[in-house]
Amino acid sequence: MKSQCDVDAVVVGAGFGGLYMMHLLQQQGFTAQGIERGSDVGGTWYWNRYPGCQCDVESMEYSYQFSDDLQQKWEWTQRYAGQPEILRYANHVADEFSLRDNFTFNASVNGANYDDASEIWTVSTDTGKTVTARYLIMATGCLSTTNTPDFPGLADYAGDTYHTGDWPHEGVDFTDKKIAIIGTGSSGIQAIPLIAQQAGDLTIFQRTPNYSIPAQNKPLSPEKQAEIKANYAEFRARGKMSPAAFGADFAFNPSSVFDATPEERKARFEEFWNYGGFNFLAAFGDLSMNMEANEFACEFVRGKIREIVKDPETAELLCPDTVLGCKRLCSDNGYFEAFNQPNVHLVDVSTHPIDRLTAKGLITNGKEYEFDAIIFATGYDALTGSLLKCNITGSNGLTLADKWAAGPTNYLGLMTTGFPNMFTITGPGSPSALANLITGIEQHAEFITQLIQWSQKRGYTRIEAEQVAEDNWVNTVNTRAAATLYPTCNSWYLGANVPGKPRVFMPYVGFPDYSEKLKSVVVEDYAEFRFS
Ligand code: N01
Repeated sequence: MKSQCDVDAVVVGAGFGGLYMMHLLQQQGFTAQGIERGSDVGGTWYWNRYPGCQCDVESMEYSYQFSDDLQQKWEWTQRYAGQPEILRYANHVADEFSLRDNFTFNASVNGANYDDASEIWTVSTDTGKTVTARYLIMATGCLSTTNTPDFPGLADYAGDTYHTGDWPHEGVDFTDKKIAIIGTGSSGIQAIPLIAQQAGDLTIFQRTPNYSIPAQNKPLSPEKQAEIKANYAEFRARGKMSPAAFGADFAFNPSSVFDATPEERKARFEEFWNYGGFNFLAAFGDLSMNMEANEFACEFVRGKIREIVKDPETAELLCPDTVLGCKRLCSDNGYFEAFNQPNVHLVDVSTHPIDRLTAKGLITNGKEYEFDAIIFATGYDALTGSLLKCNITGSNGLTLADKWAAGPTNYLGLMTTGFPNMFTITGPGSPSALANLITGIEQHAEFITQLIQWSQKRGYTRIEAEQVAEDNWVNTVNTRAAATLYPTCNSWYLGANVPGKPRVFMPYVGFPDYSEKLKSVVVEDYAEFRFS
C-alpha cells in the first residue's frame, strides 16, 4: 500500500496549459492543486502587457476548441487579438469552468522532489507552502522565463528599466521621455511603433535585423466570424492538418519558386505580403526547405524595407541577411514605418556590442547614450528555462539540471526518463512553439489525462518513458530539424540567445506527423512507456 498524498496531481502554471489541464483533471474526478507565480490566470498573456502586444496566430484559431459552447459564444473583435482581449478570454475560461479556486497564486515553485519509496512528488514554493501529489504536471509555458543579458554595470543604471515579458500592470507613460529599446524580436518589433508615437526620443539597439511581415490586422467582422463558427469543427480540422496547426484559411501554394517567372514571383509575394503575417512563408512550397528558394523571399522583403524606410543607411541596417523564417517570422503594425519618424534612431550593435550600462545610460562603440528608461526586449530562456528554475529532482536523486546539461532529452516532449509521473505540457521535443500553442496544449493535456487513466485502471502507480524510446525520439527530433533551414541561424529555438545554453534545436518540426505519432502510441497501449 502506497502512502497517501495531498492531491492526485500538482499543476504548475495557470496559463492556457494549466487551465485546460486543471479542467480535465476536475472533470475526470482527480484532485488537483495548481500553483502559479502571477496573481491571476493568463500565463504569458498575464505578464506580457507591453504596448502593441498581440498574438501572431489569428484569434479564431488561437483559442480553445475543447468546448463547442465556449468557441461558439466567445466573440473575438480582431483578426489578431491583442493581449488585453486574450487575457479577458483566459479569465472568462477560468470563470466559466470554475478553475481559479484550485490554484494558489503568487507562489513560485522552488523545488520538486520525487520519492522512490512512496512514489510521491513533494512540491515546495517560495511562500513556504508544500504539496504532495502522485503526478506532477508542468504547464510552465515555452516563453515565460525572461532573459535579461548580464550587461556589465546593469546595477549602476539609475533610470527605469523594463522587460517586455514582465511589464507593469498599470502601464508606463513615456511621453517626452528619452527611451532605449534593446532587441528587435517579435516583442521589440510590436512595441516600437507605439512607443515611438509617445516617447520624445526612441533609440533602438539592434544586434540582428529581423524579417517582419505586416500583420494586416483588422476588426473581425461578425459575418466572417459567423461563417467560421457555422463550420468550426471543419475549420479546426483543417488547421490541425497544417504544419504548424494553424492557417486553416491560408492560401498554401505548393509550387516551387523556381517554376515561376520573375513577374509571377513578385506578384505572388505581393499577394502574400498583403494577406499578412505567417502566411507569407506559404507563398511557395519550397521557401522553408531550400536556401536558394528562400533567398527570393528574403530579397522581396528587403526590397519592401528599402521602399518603406526613407533613409537608405537605416534601411540597409534593417535588412536581414539570414534565412527568412529561421528566427521566428515577426508580424508587425507599422514597424519599418516607425524609422521614418525624426524621434526614432537605430544603433547597430552587431559589430560593437553594448559594452556596459552606466548610471545614465549605456556605452557602445566608445559612445555613451543617455536615457530616462531602458526597455529590454531581449526575449526568453525558452522551453527549458521555466522547467529548470523549479529545481526538479527525480528518481534516485537525479536532477533535471544534470540530466539536461547538454540539452533537453525526453520522449514525445512529454516525459523524461528518471522523472516518473512528471509530464511537460508543450515541452521541448514536441511541436510546442513551432505550432499553435493552444492546439498543442489541448493535445497534450488530453494525452496526459488518458495515459494516467489507462495506467490507473490497470493498477499502476508509476509511469515512465523507456530509455530507448527517449533516445530514438531525440534522434527523430534532431533529424527533422536537420532537414530544415532552422539550424542556419542563432534563434531561441536553438537556445542560441542565452549565453552558455547548449545549442540544441528544441521543438519537433511538423504538427500533423506528431499527432499521428501520439495516436499510434495510444493504439499500441503506450508500449514505449514503462508501468509499475
Ligand atoms: O525575443 P527574441 P522576443 N545585446 O529572442 C536581442 C513570442 N512572441 O521577446 O537576434 C543586444 O525573439 C536579440 O538579438 P539577436 C514569439 O514566438 C510572440 O522578441 O539574438 N541585443 C533579439 O533581437 C517570439 O519569437 C509574439 O542577435 C540582444 C531580441 O533581443 C518569442 O516570443 C510577440 C542581446 C530578442 O528577441 C520571443 O520574442 C512577442 C544583447 N546582449 C513574442 N540579447 C506574437 O505573438 C538579446 N538581444 C507576435
